[in-house]
Amino acid sequence: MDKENLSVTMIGLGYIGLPTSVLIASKGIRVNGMDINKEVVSSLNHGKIHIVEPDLQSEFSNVLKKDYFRASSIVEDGDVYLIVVPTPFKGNHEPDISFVEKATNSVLDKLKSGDLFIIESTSPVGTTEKMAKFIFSKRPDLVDNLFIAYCPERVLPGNVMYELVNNDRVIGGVDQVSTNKACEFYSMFIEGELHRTTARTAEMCKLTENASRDVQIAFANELSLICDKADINVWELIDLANKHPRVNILQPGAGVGGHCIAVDPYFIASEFPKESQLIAKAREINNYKSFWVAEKIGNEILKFKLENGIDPKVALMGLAFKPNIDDLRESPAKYITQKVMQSQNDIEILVVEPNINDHHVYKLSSYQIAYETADIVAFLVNHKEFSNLKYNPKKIILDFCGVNKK
Ligand code: SAJ
Repeated sequence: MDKENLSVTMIGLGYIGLPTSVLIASKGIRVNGMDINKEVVSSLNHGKIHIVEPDLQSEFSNVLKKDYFRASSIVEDGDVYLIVVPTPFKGNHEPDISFVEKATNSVLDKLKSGDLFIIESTSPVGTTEKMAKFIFSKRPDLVDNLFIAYCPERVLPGNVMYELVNNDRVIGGVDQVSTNKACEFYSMFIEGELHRTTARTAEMCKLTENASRDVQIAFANELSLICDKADINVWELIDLANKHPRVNILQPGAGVGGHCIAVDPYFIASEFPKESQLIAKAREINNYKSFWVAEKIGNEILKFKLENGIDPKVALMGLAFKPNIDDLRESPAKYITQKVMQSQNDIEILVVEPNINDHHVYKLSSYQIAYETADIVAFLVNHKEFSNLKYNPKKIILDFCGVNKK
């Protein structure tokens, strides 16, 4: 593959598609980014990114200036087509691959002999083979002339620009030549190791990584429920248990959120319901933890009312799905806030999220004012700002995420 003459068509310019486009373009490869959201396209072509991610804006400005990237709401010609669109789940927790199907359909007429078609979107096992079948049924002229592969991303929001380059990647083609061709492409901009496998294994590998983390967090969350009953500080317990050379327990929290770990395990469980007992149970435990937190806050409010004869002021600290980001997707803290507000509509509740300025539903308070004003303070997300707050013994502190752990 020759960088100078290569052009990449990126379908989807979201949290992964945009940074990946920027990385590829920064190596001097022309990228045509396509997104169905016209506002995103316009904002990007005017030089402004639409997501919060350290270092992305500056790198984006560089590639735009050098004319290596352009956004469009139509699919442009390319030699490599990358599908980086969402795969949410439906009401019954079954994966919804309709975005991948639509994206594949949208490039169908553009594909030519020798092109490389890659899916990066998290997908249920068999999706890449299914798309290959679909493409070849509509374009029989491409049989044996199109390379098709699956290569999942593994980056952590907040550290995307580093991890995108340095993480190892798993690359699985529908056949050996496709795997090799895709590896050749990724080696142009990835410094981590490239591991070759089949498309099915690569799909399962992505789901396995996130399901594994979900199960581990469920263990920590289950411990937090046990410790609450046993009157043991769970943070101290985990810290001590982790002194064992072969124990490495994760941290409990208000539940598991985001668009990956709270979603991907369902892709395994819905397809293999009999076999995925532990994976399904972990999802249940992590969802239950958020429900439990909301109940716990409700009970504390009731207790305060009974003991003091007045309504407490309550601060709910954090809305994001994890610390130090502005992303509220599938956020346990947002779910808990909603639940507490619904059941306590007669008392003053101060909602805090230091990483965003405005929210369309909640009036946001500054974290310092909320902390000072409230009788009950519930920490839902361990944002770095909260560690600056001075301990006040007069307040009832409900720490669900380890802000005050030693
Ligand atoms: N969480 C805990 N306790 C912990 C760690 C996390 O409760 O000890 C919670 C977080 O607060 C959050 C949720 O889990 O609500 C998920 O956060 P995360 O930081 O574990 O992961 P994500 O969703 O930001 O990113 C994950 C990563 N996957 C793994 O670590 C296996 C990332 O590498 C993937 O690229 C990403 O999913 C994805 O796109 O799939």
